Amino acid sequence: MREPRIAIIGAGMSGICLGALLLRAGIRDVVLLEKNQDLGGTWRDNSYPGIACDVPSRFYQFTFALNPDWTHRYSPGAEIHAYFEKVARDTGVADRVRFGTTVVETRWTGAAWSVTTDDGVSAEYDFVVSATGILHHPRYPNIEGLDSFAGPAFHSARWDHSVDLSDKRVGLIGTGSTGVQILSALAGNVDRLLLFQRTPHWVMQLANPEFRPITRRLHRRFPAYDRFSYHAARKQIESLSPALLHPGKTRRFLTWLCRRQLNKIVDPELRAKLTPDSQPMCRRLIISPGYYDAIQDPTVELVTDRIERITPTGVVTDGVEHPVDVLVLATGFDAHAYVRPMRLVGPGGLTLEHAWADGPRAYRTVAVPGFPNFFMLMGPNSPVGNYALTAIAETQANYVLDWVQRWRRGEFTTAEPTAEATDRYYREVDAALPDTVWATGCDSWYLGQNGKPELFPWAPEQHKVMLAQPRDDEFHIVAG
Ligand code: N01
Repeated sequence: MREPRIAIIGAGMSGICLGALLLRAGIRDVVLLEKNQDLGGTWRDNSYPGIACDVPSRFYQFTFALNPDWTHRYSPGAEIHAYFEKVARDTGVADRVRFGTTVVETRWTGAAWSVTTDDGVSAEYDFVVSATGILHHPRYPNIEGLDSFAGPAFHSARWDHSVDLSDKRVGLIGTGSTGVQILSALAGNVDRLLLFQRTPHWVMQLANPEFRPITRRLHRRFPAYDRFSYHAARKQIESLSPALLHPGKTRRFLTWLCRRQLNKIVDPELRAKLTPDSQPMCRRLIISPGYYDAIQDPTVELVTDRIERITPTGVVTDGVEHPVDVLVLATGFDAHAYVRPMRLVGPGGLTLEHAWADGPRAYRTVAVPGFPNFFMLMGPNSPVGNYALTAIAETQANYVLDWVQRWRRGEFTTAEPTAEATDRYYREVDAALPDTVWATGCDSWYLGQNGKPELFPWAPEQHKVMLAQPRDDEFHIVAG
């Protein structure tokens, strides 16, 4: 067996997943290049009050490292971060991470990838896998005067824990999944909370019960029960896929449920302000145990007038200044910056910037024509809408592992998807997209620069089937 040299860029959830699978398969020459000083990616960056995962914890975990000890149906962020750290430690991945190392360039030498990091060091690898995450680059709003604000102001993914909010007037901009979780945690715990909403989002209010000690003991005692619970939670989430993919009774049912839940808002004027004019799930459906209660808390005020500008002391809408002491920007992420800002240069000098001039595209979510032995986790059109990203990462990581195993056996030296196969795949994607709920007319981070949803237009199960094994007929393969 040949011993491949593999660089994984990023030690977040998906990088840890691939690292663990490679090490478990006995592949030792693996390094994870992580620009931060800690593991966990999004679960490291996001530590705002109220952070949790809105996918059930029984499903939001790796099948090879089930955790019987989840505390809640939707466990808090710190617990999830600790879970990924534990997986990294237990599998040996943690020992393979080079922290504080930013990849600036990955260049094909003719026989391997030369990866250059910001410390000026270059090293060669047979495979490079980008695991740089999808919701990684904070998006700061382009609002006049933002920099002039005199008090603390920070993005939700850069929470300043040194600021005591308890006696403050907090201005919160953004009502996506993050804004909703922050509002739910802060309502009643700060002096005043002004929520600036540009567009109302649909919210599904679901309870978040704590698992009792006996439940945890049973999961610990009976691994088969733990596995059963994983698949039961998976099946439950997958049963909702039809609502996303096609018009029909599941979509009608969820629409009815979301509308019905809005009736929890007592004041008709507030209810009207919170009622979206798009279809539920067109933007990512927000799951929250307590948003509709929190927003009716007397300390909360919803402001729906357009933000004109920000002054040193507050936020101005329609000529009225709303004084605030602290500004929180829950304004989302640039979800289309896959791989970048790292420079990727393939054979013949082809850059990723050039290959993606019309927007990011990937063969079956994982590879790009023109870039041999290069793979992505959570790449363009991955099934990221209200599904467990852990499961997607595992599918993609297993696919990468298949290629690596074949390389070890000497079956090839380089492999890259053909442009024809990628074009064919995108014709199928484009034909399927119009039926999806994401194409029913709303703006969100799901949409790419061409206005089309950058999502997987089939059931997540289909993604697994699609990546079950490499298809040689869709690759340029140079024999080993
Ligand atoms: O970001 P978003 P997010 N002026 O892009 C508003 C995942 N996630 O961080 O709706 C005023 O959804 C913007 O307004 P509008 C999940 O996948 C998961 O909340 O565009 N407002 C919107 O309200 C999620 O989808 C969990 O009109 C401005 C908000 O900011 C993804 O992260 C938890 C503005 C941005 O919403 C992103 O969620 C949290 C401006 N100039 C997040 N610019 C889990 O539990 C932007 N906005 C797994």
